[in-house]
Amino acid sequence: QSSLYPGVSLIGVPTDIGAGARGASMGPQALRVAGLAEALLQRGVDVEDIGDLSGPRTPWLAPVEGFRHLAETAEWNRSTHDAVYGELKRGRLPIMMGGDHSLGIGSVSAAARHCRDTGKELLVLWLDAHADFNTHLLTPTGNIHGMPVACLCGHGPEVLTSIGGHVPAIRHDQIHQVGIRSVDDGEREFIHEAGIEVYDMRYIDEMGMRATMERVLAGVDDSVHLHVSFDVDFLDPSLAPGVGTTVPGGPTYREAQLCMEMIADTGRLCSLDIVELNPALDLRNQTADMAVDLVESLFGKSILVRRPAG
Ligand code: B3U
Ligand code: MN
Ligand code: MN
Repeated sequence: QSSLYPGVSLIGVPTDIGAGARGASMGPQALRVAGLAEALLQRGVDVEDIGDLSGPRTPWLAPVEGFRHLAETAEWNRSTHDAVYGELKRGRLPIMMGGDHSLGIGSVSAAARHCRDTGKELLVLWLDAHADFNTHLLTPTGNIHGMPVACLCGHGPEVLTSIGGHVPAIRHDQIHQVGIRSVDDGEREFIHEAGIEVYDMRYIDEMGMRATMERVLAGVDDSVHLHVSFDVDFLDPSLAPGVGTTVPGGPTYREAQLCMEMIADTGRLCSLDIVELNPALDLRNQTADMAVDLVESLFGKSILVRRPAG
């Protein structure tokens, strides 16, 4: 069975450096135990697990000037950038297995850099309960996993914003957020000012997941590199209890499946992050199993044989 997808490289990034709770550092191993590589192999995808990156341990200190662990977060992100960029250059589809969502800075910066090299247009789909658009002045916690989207759009310290060699790494119109339902007070205004396209849970409730994803993916054609940054807390906590910051009222299993299936239908998925999985808070690895199940749909698993629409 041959696949529509290029070879996939799994990259483990075992750290909780940007999080508020310990345990996301165990995410890569939980995804391996849940059979991520085997599930992709089953789909006819060539998979290589390149192992785990290494980096500083989490010192667990209080925030300094609005950032917790800034230097260590930058170090992990430089390694993540280098690994993701390297795999893209090899013609592979990197799956960055986090780790917390601060690592999205390195991963998306790498995708953006690759797109600048190749003339592709980057579109980032940020699936998350949170907007991750805080700055050191707005953050209620100092946790950098609440800041990656702002950093990617150029709002943050240079050690984080310049990792891909270009500031900002992405334009505000190169990211669409889906599933958002927890936004901090200052963050709300700042997202509005920045003009980010956000499909929050109210939008999904009113329009349905199908119409939402039709809009999110409108205009995606062969020239587009789709990067999906999947924060597992996107899912309703009943499906995904194994995350540090659960927020009620997330997509159901059926909505999440449809979301992934519609992304798969574009055939343009070129890089993926799976982040914020926290096995220390999980129940019998169910959140990791759920993530693998959804990734299968993202890689084209469908209930029946389907003809491309249109
Ligand atoms: N917005 C809050 C909480 C948060 C953001 N991302 C996660 N949690 N996972 C903050 O700390 O910035
Ligand atoms: Mn996030
Ligand atoms: Mn989140």
